[in-house]
Amino acid sequence: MAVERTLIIVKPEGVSRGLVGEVISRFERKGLRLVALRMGRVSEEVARVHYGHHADKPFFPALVEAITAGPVVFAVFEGENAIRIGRILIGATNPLEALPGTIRGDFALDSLHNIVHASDAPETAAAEIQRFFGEEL
Ligand code: 3AN
Repeated sequence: MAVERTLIIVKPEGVSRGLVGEVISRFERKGLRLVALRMGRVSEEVARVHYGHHADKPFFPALVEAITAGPVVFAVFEGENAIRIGRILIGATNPLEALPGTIRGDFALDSLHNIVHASDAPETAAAEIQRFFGEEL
């Protein structure tokens, strides 16, 4: 069993809808340990890197606009299989497929505004923690 760290972002619509506590709480209640937390913004430059794997998609400009639209909350959680557990807690990318009981299943209606980001693999988790917390962790 691997102890992992995963990077969570409560996206601008999650912050503006007052869902920061709800999102953080679900990760805590699952048993993952909060190891870093801060409020901030994602710049356009960083958004283009963070979502670089979607650079050729038609929704890319809207995706960059959505994540840069307002303040966000960055968090790092640690625990056994934290990355896969985090993906289960947030639910599927497409809200039509996100099950009730998941964050997206309970709170999101469209893919572009799906409340929360969570790292999807060990390599991306390491890169994202470095990107948003740098020397702090
Ligand atoms: P996830 O956030 O579940 O890891 P990714 O990394 O494939 O999904 O996509 C990053 C973000 O891009 C998603 N959170 C979502 O906001 C947006 N996105 C992905 N696919 C679509 C789509 N088909 N239409 C609109 N937005 C999308």
